[in-house]
Amino acid sequence: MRTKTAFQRKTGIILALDVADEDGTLKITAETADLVDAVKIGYPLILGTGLQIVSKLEKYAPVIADFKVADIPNTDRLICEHVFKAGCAAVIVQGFTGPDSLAECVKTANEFGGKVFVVSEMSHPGGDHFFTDGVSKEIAALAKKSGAFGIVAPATRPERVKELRAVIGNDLKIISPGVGAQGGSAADTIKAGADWVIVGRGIYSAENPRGEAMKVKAEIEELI
Ligand code: NUP
Repeated sequence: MRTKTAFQRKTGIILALDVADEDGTLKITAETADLVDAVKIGYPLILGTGLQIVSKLEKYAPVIADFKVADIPNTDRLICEHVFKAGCAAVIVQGFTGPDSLAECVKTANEFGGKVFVVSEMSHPGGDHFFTDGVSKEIAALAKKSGAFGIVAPATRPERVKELRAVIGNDLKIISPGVGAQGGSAADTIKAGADWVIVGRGIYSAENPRGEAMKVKAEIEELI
């Protein structure tokens, strides 16, 4: 069994598990676990199955809780405590809530030996409407100052991944959603400076999830 905090880049793939049923989720995870470095869970899965699924998933891979935590510091702390007590290795939080909220998330994560990723810019077409150039960069800089482990940057805009990498330097990790179903390319995203690509539907909705995961892995390997 991997340890909760073992974030090691082997394949460069994080599998997003937005599958609403437990059996389907565990089946896809078991089929692809050796091809992914972590799995990411969010509201669709947790509202559908409950947080206890984390204890089953963490046997396969470190679990990232994509709850995009965005509240006052006290509520952030309460949410993050649930996340880490359940066995998650990391939590995704929003950065627009400001330095005190972010600091509380990082402090809580540190107490559990967990990690925080901060959303700097979202990947969907409307994602740069409010996350404009200056705002994204400010959030990335704040993530670094707050001691976060990494940021979330859009695979749909690799040029933004590159710019945000320039802001944070090499101290922080970048995880990038938007590969596959949203149109982003794994190779372009890694070339732009991401450490991991996040792939959901491109793998879990495929007829052959393992085959798709192997294709993404090979695409990334070709760059090395
Ligand atoms: O900016 C973001 N874009 C994004 O797609 C931030 C995210 N956390 N995500 C999540 O990544 C999204 O909620 C989903 O879980 C995953 C991408 O899934 P897919 O588009 O590959 O199916």
